[in-house]
Amino acid sequence: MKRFSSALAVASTLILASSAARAAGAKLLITNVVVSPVAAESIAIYNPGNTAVDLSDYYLSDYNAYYTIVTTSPTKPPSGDFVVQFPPGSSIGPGEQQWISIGGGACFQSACGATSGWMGFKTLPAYQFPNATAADLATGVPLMVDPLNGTGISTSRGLTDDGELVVLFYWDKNGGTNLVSDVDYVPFGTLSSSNPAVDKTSAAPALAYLPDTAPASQQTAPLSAKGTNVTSNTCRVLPFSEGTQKTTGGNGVTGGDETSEDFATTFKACAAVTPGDIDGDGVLDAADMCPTQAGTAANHGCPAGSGSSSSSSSSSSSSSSSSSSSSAATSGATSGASSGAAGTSGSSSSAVTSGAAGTGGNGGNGGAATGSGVASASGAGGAGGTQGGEGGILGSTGTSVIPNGTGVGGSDGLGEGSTVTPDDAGCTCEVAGGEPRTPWGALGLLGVACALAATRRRAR
Ligand SMILES: [Ca+2]
Ligand SMILES: [Ca+2]
Ligand SMILES: [Ca+2]
Repeated sequence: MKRFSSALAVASTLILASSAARAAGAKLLITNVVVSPVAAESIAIYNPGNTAVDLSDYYLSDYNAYYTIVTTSPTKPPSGDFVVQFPPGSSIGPGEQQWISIGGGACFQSACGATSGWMGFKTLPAYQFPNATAADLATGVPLMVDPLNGTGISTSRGLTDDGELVVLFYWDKNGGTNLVSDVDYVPFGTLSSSNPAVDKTSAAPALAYLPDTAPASQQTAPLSAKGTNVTSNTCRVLPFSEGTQKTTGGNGVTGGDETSEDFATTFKACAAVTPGDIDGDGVLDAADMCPTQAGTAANHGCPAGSGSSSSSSSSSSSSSSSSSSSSAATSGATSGASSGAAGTSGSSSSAVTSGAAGTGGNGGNGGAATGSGVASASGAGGAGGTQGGEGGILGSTGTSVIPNGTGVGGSDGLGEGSTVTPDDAGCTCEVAGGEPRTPWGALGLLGVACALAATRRRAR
């Protein structure tokens, strides 16, 4: 009995140790920054992981000495700047994007009642800064918290139109940690002596931080021009990536150096941002099965088969030249739309077969493994059409579910997973080369994005 309880103690120690390790913060991305007009000022964050992240210990700042928050006498942000904390218990789901409004939720949604120019984003943010003008706030939108007893949020706080920085950081205050971890960081526009880059290289506590990239060597994200009816923004390029950011030797939550990112490449000067629709394809995130790939409503927000060569799928240009994609869709439609026949359904005594090739249309779907007792049934989508077919539908072996089949790429190089859940953590959106069996496969971010869509779909 004694041995049993000591074994329990060891087990619980291990559990505690592993949960403490997890408490070090998760990787999130800053994906959008809006600097103008004042009513539109906002920041978007994105969770690229596959689990929800508790934001209670996460902070946002546009102040380069944000890290002094861990000291007994933190440096007060100067006029125009802020250090804010996410509300207790707030969280961001896997694959979710959330917007933080600096000007207040009512301004974010409807431009504070402006009657000309930019008219608001027509949707509410996830959070809003507290604001002395009550009319600027939206009812029901959680307020960001001032972590510095009334001095963290300057009344004139805001993002400098010419450029400054935004940093998302993690600090395990109640865990006694005396260092911050950079979760993500983006300097944008033109920095200046009054809005300098982050550099914790010589920051107190002495020698505790690893060197940040020298400010003179840091890149900046490009901002779009200001205009009467438009917002000025920078947007992380799709598919989301941190480019050549150093993955070791830095002060980031994952050990990387957030100040080393090639921001001039990983961000672009976007003319518009669309809160609630990450990829701006007109299909809102909640209904978009490919929320980080611009697609079509007819294809549930996923890219339609382009009919073009699939040989250079790795470039994944996100420049969304709508004219070329629409012309490609036209040629696909006019070249024939006969889909291949579906494969044969499997049973306990017969194997499933692949779908037949379509003649200019979609490939046939893989056969459904409907019989209980069919092991590893994996109907492959037919190849040869403008789109690959869907993977076969799941089978079952008594109590255990067999994963869906994998969609095999059609002549366009794209394959599609089965639409039936539970699936294999792939997705129903089309993926170059066919749907990955696992979300963390060689397809990288594209596969991850699709897997997240599948996760969200299952959660509904
Ligand atoms: Ca500022
Ligand atoms: Ca980064
Ligand atoms: Ca989409």
